[in-house]
Amino acid sequence: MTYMAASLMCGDPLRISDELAKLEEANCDLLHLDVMDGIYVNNLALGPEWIAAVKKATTIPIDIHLATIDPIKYIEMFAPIKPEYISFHIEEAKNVKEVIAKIKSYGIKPSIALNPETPISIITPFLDDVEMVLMMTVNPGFSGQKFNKSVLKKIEDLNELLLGREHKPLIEVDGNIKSETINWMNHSQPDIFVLGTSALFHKNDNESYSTRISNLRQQIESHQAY
Ligand code: S6P
Ligand code: MG
Repeated sequence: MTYMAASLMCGDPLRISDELAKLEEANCDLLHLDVMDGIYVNNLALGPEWIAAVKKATTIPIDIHLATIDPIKYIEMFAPIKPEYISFHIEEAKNVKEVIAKIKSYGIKPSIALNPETPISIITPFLDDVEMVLMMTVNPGFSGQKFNKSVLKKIEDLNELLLGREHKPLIEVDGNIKSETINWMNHSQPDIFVLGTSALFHKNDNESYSTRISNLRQQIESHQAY
């Protein structure tokens, strides 16, 4: 099963309720909400009140990506919104098991995020404890960056590691996801694709979000048929 997540940070900030309506009509599976603290990344984004307002206005499940230092602190801040997933950067967690347990204590699915340069060996001890692995295909911080091709091999390796395991976390990819880069992931088989400016929110043509999302789904399904 393939899921499409829309990175709402890339939507029109003056028309968020219109964006939500269009994403619902397009059967978007998840809303990917980036939280940026200005320390871990050189940008600020999406606070708890803003995300709580989005949650109230939509039925699409929420996927929070904490691009922050000190994830424990932010889990307390965002858990009351009841997102489906909270991803935290393993590079920033002092005690990974403790962060995972904290997310689970709120009934939320934990997910480990890792940057393009971070090796997957660092997450292997936790694969049975998380529901998702967020593989960054760009360094977090900004939309509109270039896809880091070295991640392709990492996604393949992670898939191999998960083969035959009873518990398989989903693999989410985030950063410059579009038709061309999805083609590169032909053999990598991620489960969740985060769509930002590159594939969804751009204004290059008049295609609807429904058309953009369903074209990408078809493209991915045709890969999977081989
Ligand atoms: C990046 C962030 C992402 C972006 C998304 C943007 O720091 O974690 O979720 O919002 O990657 O998409 P695009 O297509 O502009 O790279
Ligand atoms: Mg993100």
